[in-house]
Amino acid sequence: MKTVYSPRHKGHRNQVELNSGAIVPGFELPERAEIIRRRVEAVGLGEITAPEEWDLETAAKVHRRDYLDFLPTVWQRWTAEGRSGSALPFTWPTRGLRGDVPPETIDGLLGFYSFDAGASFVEGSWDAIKSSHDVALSAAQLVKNGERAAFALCRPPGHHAGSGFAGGYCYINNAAVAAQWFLDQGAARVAILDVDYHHGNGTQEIFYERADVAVFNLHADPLQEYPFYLGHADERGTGQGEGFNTNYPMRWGTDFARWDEAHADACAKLKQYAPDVVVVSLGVDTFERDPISQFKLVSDDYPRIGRRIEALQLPTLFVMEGGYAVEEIGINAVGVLTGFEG
Ligand code: Q9C
Ligand code: ZN
Repeated sequence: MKTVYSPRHKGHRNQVELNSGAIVPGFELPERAEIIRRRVEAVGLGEITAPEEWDLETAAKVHRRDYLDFLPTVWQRWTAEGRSGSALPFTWPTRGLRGDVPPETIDGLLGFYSFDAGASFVEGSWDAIKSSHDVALSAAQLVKNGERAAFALCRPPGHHAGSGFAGGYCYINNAAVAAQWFLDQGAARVAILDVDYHHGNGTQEIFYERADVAVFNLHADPLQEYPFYLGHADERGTGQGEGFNTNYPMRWGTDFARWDEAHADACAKLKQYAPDVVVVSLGVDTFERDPISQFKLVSDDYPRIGRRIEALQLPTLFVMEGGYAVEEIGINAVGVLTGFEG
């Protein structure tokens, strides 16, 4: 299978992150994508190509236009205040505050357009965010043009980004943009299968009232784990979208046997939906040694995940999301893809 990758991701780095009460370097490191790319090469997965440039018209169908307009301006607004370091929010419009009036200043806007302090900006962030979006669409185009599967080596990831907000290392929801693009290209239905350890709250929010994209999400129980405030089993979609969102929250300590039961159920329901294409939000932070996660998958489990996805017998786009055990991220992410290839 072909991989789409851009070196432009390297300009983006979360320099600081609040973790257990301490300010530490962010876990979502540039090295992640480099290690995965080298593993793709080492196993001979297939050709690695650069993305084309895409406009943001598809993105504007899944994100608010004001949010997309804001993202490229952050660094300029930040430095115009005489600041350096990282652009980071410190206040958010939670319950009891106005979430409908965008402030004028950069500090107010950063909080208005995010749900946590996990999506900071440095000088190269926007270019990296845009390149990640372009990677997803270019890989989607490979699938549309007849490839059975393709790998979008996206960085930064996307599944926590909602229609109008960043968070959890995510800015543009790459998987959601790709799903929308498949629909615009004539697909009747698209399924998103999110196997990242964390609930894909952004993806769920974006498609929650829609029946043309069914979302299946396997993740740590939000009663225990980030993003905490979405991802429960009773969230089934609403309006036209009722029944087209399916969550599988699992407790800390979940191992592959238990995880694979949920995966089998999700794949059975996904197959019933009869989509034209599957977009896999591929996170490998379910790994037992992931530094911020509490599941117990081992490296040998990842090819089995790929096998089960292959058995769906559907055109498949893999979009890279999370995974922070830098030592094994290449082995585990590419393990899913070699498992798919059989
Ligand atoms: N500071 C993805 O996997 N919370 N995002 C970390 C420790 C944020 C994960 C808590 C986790 C976000 C794409
Ligand atoms: Zn994750």
